[in-house]
Amino acid sequence: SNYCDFFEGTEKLLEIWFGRRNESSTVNCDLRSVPRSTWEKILKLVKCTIISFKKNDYLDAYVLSESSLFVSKNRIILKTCGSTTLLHAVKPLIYVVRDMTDFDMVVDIFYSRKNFMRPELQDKPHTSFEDETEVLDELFDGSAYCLGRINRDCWYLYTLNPLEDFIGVQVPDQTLEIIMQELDPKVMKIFTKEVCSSAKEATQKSGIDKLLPGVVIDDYLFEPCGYSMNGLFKGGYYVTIHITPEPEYSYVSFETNYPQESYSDLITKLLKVFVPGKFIMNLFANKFIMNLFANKLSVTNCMYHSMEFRGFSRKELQFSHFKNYDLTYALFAKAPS
Ligand code: PUT
Repeated sequence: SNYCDFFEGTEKLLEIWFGRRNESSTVNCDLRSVPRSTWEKILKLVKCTIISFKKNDYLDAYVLSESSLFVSKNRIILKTCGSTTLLHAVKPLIYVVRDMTDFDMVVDIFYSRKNFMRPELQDKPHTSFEDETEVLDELFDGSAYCLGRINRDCWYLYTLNPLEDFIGVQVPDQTLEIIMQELDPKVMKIFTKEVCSSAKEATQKSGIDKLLPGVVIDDYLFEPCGYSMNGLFKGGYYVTIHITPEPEYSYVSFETNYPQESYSDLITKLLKVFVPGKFIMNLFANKFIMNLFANKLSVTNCMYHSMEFRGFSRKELQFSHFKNYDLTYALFAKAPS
């Protein structure tokens, strides 16, 4: 292969919601007032840089040299792959928010990732989830979970403990994440400079542009290969896709907070576009989501009825109930033909 030896596509993913104890004086409660130069300093600690930017009325979306950063009024999502050190940024980030805005509390936090392909190539504290947990425990009162099989495919999650005065996110919120591996090399070839000369060409050739209607796309095709995109919708919804196409360690992640009563059509489309050998799915949904849909069934409930995808067998299915969110975790692998 003429590709470099190894790249860890598996992202570390951090989502933090901020709030204010005393709602009466919300002078500056907007994370978007933090200047880009400050984000750049924080990202330096993570060992990545901003390579593209797009915004709408709800979201500032940055494409990074390693994945993405989304900043809304009261929520930050930072997703970084490779050997980045995302957790080095958490403490400075909290300080910056306290310093530059009038937010004075963390309302909820989620740190998650799939198991790394090559954990030994990570920098501390990312070499193990135990070490990552230790860093987070110094800052928060949280709980650490592992879903799936600890000796095979699994997915780690750290989230805030619901204390007595816990309020949590009070708006409808759901996040779907699909993490795909062992992808069809023919499809992966699209995300190389050999086949496509621009990100737009890769977006169209692959069918990514047809996955979700009405999305405004900021895409990037890396040299010699690799692809990232952020997509923005009206209403503060986003989608983000990151692709490591090398056949030896191919990895594609898809994440969106775009609300759907059932995600099965979207996941079926995704599987057609990327043709993975295996994938994990995690879906968070809070109770306010029900208000968006006529039949008042929770999104998680709907997933339960449609957890089958043609050509795949389900290896794992776990439901978790947290204080504010329901979580569905599942692992699928290509069924032998
Ligand atoms: N990645 C964590 C998502 C939590 C719900 N928005």
